Amino acid sequence: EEKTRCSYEQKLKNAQHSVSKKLLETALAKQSNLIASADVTTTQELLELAEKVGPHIIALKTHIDIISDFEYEKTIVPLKALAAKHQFLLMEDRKFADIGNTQELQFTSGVFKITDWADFVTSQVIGGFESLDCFNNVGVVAIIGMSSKGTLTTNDYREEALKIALSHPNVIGGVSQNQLPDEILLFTPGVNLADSGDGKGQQYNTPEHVFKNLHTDFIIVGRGIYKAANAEEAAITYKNEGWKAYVNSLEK
Ligand code: 5IU
Repeated sequence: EEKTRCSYEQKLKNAQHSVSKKLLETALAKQSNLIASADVTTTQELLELAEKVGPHIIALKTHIDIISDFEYEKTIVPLKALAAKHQFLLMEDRKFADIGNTQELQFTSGVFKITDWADFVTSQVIGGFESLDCFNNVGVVAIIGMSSKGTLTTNDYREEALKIALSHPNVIGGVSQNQLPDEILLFTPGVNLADSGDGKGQQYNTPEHVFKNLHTDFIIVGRGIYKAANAEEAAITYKNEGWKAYVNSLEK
């Protein structure tokens, strides 16, 4: 017999990390499990997207290094204001993948100063347990498995990556296309209602599929939202589809 998934309320009760708590509280308050991926390349597009989709999402995922005209004052200060206004968290998808000392420098220095504004970051765990120690003021989402065709995140890799993720106190969740244990939050990208791929290796599933089969906690949607003719309407659609799929996945 199939076990029902763990609810957000149950996960909140067991949450150890302040960022896990904040994410789950926001999800319950907004009735949303949607993270919008802002893969846009100018400050104006980033801020416009954040303003439009902000009320409907629990977090905005950034790739801050693709913003051509990045300036801390011009880009981050207003982005933080929008996050406060619309009550969403900032997830920098930096996918750190080096030794601890280098990751610490990439996290705290350079022009982006991620440590000053991100609520949580993504990181590979390929550098081993101690490579994650530097992220002790934010939450870490560990990359366990990738959505792209031919990824090297095999069963064995994912099993080892998960051991690090489950044992490190900075880790709040994992990115994966497979179910993860209840102790950790599952973030699933590669979600699109219209397409099955992008011709560049990306593979898509529907919200229904990932909640039902993977017991995903949060869906990450990029082009399905920011490429839509009306990004706000698309965000509302993914929010509603995601929430409906979550509620359905609670039933046996
Ligand atoms: N992303 C993936 N798959 C992964 C990981 C990250 O798609 O396995 I790890 C990122 C890449 C992009 C977003 O920023 O999630 C998905 O965007 P689209 O919905 O536009 O494909």
